[in-house]
Amino acid sequence: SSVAPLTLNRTDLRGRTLTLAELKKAVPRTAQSTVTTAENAVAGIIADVRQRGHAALAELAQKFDGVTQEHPRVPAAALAQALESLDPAVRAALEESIARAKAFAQAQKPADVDFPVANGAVVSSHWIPVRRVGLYVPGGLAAYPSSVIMNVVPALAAGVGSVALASPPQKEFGGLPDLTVLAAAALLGIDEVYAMGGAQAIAAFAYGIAAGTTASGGGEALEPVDVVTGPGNIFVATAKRLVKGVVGIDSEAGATEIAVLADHTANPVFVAADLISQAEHDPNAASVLITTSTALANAVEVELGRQVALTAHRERVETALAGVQSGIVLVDDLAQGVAVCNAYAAEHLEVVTENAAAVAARITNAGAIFVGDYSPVSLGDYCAGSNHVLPTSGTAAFSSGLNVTTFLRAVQVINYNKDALAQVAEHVITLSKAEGLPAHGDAVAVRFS
Ligand code: HSO
Ligand code: ZN
Repeated sequence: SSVAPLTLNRTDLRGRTLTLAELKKAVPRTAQSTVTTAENAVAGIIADVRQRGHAALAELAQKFDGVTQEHPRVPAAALAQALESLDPAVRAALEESIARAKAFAQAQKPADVDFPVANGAVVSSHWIPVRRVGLYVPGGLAAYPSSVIMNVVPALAAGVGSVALASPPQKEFGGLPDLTVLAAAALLGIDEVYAMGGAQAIAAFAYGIAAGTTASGGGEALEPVDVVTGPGNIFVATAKRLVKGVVGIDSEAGATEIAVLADHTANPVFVAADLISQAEHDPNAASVLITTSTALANAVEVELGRQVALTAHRERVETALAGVQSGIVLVDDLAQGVAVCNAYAAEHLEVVTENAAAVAARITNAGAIFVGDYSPVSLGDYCAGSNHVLPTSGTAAFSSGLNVTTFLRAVQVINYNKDALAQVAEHVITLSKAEGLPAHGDAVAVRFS
């Protein structure tokens, strides 16, 4: 009880009217230069993997992961063994998570549209899954079997037929990825798993690996994929940016962020626990409280002091909370609070205010919105049915979290009969002349001459 409050950086916006641009500058956030720093190193890794295939992967696994491997494919027996050895309670939890994610992803699948624009004129949009995907599951400071679920479930729900998964090799598991990651893959019926991490994994997915490229001239081929998804560190994020265009990618999912929009009705014990929960991921994680109540801000700082002293990853959490990316923003009212949240575009936003659902409905920019006292971010991380691979660092302003449509394309199908074409023929001809492209019009006219 004698623990000192843990005070955060405070930004006081009360009594100030700020433009969107000013608000964006006012919210706590890290400078965004890290990706460009990694770009040269990552481009070199990608080129090396493209040129030398398995031999390059083996060298990079030695260099970055400290493991010796001929080729990265995880044997079927290792997957089966991991599932067999899985703690039954963890298995039950993963199964519940899978069931909820599956049910939601299934419900989320967009419907095909077949629309009669005019008589005899049908325009359709048909959702078609991509053929093959490469899913990345990070290693690092924690093990992420939950991220296996978040990647795999929407891909399967979309109808993707060929799914490959990569996760960094771990020294302590003899060069295999984390065993709970393997178990989660096995639980989902994924049998193509690779012990590959970092930029090299993304390169291998994007460009494929030719057979016979190990140092001894062996190794199976890894077929290139159409879409690469999943969270990762700065090297993974940079690699995804660099291969974008060769393959599709999901949104940027970097260091985790939680913003909490709270008024005087919020429970400081819950708010502090949630801020700590995401700070636990990474010393670069961001925890931001946006509040109308100084009393709540003070109470949360008291709670942070008490709870951080007891938390397992205290040092990491303290570093994250003390960083420039974390802090408390004081606002006049919820209208200003909503404006701050929209300018910040958090990966995760909790709304804990009076009429939380109505306030949440005014949020336009966030990766995911958690409404009320009983929808904490950690529920969404594991078992809500929603996805935890979400846009970070403000990219929620223009992109979505991982979902079924990440693995689908809306292909338009145009089917007019002769009468229907005749009805608009003159308009096509007129527009083609107006654009100086008369052959376009001729292609229609020729059908009626
Ligand atoms: N909060 C992380 C996801 C995660 N949390 C996985 C625990 N395990 C990024 O949304
Ligand atoms: Zn988390």
